[in-house]
Amino acid sequence: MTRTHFKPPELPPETEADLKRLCLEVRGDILHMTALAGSGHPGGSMSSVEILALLWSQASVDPGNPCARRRDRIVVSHGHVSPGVYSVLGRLGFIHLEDALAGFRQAGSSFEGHVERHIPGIELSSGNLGQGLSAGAGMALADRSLGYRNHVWVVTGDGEQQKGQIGEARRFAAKFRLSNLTCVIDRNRLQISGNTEDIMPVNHRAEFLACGWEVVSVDGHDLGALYRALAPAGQKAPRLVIAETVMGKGVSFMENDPEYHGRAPRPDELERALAELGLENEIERLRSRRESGAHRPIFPCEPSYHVLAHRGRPTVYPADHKGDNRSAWGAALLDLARTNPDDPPLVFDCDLAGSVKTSPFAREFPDYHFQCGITEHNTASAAGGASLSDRVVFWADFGVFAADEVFNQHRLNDINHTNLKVVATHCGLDVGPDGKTHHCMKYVGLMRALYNYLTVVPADPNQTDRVVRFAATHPGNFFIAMGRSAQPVITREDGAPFFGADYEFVFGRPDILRDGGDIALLAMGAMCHRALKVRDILADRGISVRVYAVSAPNALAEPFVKTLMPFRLLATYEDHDADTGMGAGLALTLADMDGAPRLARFGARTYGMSGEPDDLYRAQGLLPDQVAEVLAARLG
Ligand SMILES: Cc1ncc(C[n+]2csc(CCOP(=O)(O)OP(=O)(O)O)c2C)c(N)n1
Repeated sequence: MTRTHFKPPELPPETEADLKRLCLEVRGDILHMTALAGSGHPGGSMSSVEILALLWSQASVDPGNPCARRRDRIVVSHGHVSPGVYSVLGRLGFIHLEDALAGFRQAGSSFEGHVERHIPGIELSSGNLGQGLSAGAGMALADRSLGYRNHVWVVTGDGEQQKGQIGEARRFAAKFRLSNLTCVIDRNRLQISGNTEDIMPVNHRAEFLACGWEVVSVDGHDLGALYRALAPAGQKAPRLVIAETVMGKGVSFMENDPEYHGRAPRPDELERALAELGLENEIERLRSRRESGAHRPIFPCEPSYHVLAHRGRPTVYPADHKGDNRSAWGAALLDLARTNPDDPPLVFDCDLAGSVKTSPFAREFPDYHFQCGITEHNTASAAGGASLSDRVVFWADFGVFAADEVFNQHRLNDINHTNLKVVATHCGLDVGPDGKTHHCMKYVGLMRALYNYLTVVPADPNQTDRVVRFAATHPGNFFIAMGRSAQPVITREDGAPFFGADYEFVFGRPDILRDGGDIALLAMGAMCHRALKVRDILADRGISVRVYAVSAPNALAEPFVKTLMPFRLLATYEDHDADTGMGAGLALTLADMDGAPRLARFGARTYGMSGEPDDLYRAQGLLPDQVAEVLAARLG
């Protein structure tokens, strides 16, 4: 089929004829796929067919090179229309159609129930409704910052538009004038429980117009009209295309019946439906292929995982420096941008730039700092989407908003293997007087619950500086956590900065701050310098303590933990919830080991309150003298 790249103002007649045939075949595939799997979402898949077929056949995406830089991007946010997506991709040569038809929703196959990014042509794994527009907007922003002249289309369901995050994404796209972005609503007026207007009415046109979007309504099954609406020519702002469609389109008894939103046709229904479409029933052939269990591997594009080329010259804060880790992060960020002037990072902020210390960067690199307002859900997804382009992306926010508030957005980023660097300031009781709503104390556990986020908690400004440079020059998602208050520079016994000019940050390697033989005390973040005090107190009692600074609390690997076996007592010390933090993680590892020493876990046992950090620590038994007392007693 001719690929127009949406250049001619009208869909050429011969392409339209080809597309009509394609759409018919795709409807047949949707029926086969769902009937064979015995589950899936045929209704929305069939209403979205013309949208999907036009986009993947006419946009600038090459089935032979689906990850080409500067390609157009097609994001399907209502990921349950996977049968329609797989069929279109199969029939256009991105994937082997038969593999999708036979393997849909089968264990071991790549063709999951919701679209997956590892499949060529698919930009985003989705299924959690409401996140795709944010991710697509982030991609559009990052691509534009690189000077790419591509376009991003995000297809959503109309029920999906009820999600609040879409309102955030709408404002974000309008504020940043993303004229390279189009959102398409498959307006079939039905969702699981019935009519969208009965369930939760949304005035799509008015809401998008009010934010400053261009809005076009079109018959979503009229290929020519849809083509004109989707073509980006002349677009001055982000555009909404409301595609009026019919759920189950093409099969009389499925049309406008919400039951088929998420129910596969039974064998007799399949037979009738295919007869109506004039297509052959191939289910038996496909069934024997499915039963053979043969799955051809998919070769996904390697994610680009952009990193900065230069990490700059590390800053060494002297022993008498009194500063917070936040400021060290902000200074490192600025230095990284200056050191990589042709490739500055993109930095996202949610109305806290002054507190999270990105203001100096914002002043010097205003085009790369994105003030998103109080829209954390959108920001987590948009920054994640942006990180899939060829940019290094930081998002700095208070811990509670960067972790607890948006866990599911991180989870979808995790599934998508994004490349996002989250800097979470204001973590722990260390935040003090703002009180319990602002004490972020669960982040280690939340990040441990994900598979592809690297959690790092630096001990002092020097280590913070190295960690930030490390994250900018290494691929993957990072969650870098720090408190609010000034931290003394950690020093060696000779008084020089411990994380000095010769220090190299190695992810997952705990640093021995002081040696000792009775107790191994593993401290994290703001507790590192307090752990040194614990050691001094116990030394006066004749108890010798080795103090570790653990910068990667979720990466206490077994080989390291084995080195702790000779100690009489192990202890963890963290400004974090004791049952979900570093100590809890270590306990899990120890549970698998024979003859492990006992473990004392020092961390918060309940919410904090307003007050100075040391008063809050005292209330939870976390001051050095309290910790030392318990340790001495436990040692016996
Ligand atoms: C955040 C979220 N909540 C709930 C669901 C469960 N769910 C899957 S599809 C769906 C209805 C979607 O309706 P619509 O967007 O109109 O899609 P269509 O019915 O047209 O396929 C719901 C509630 C989900 N996937 N994600």
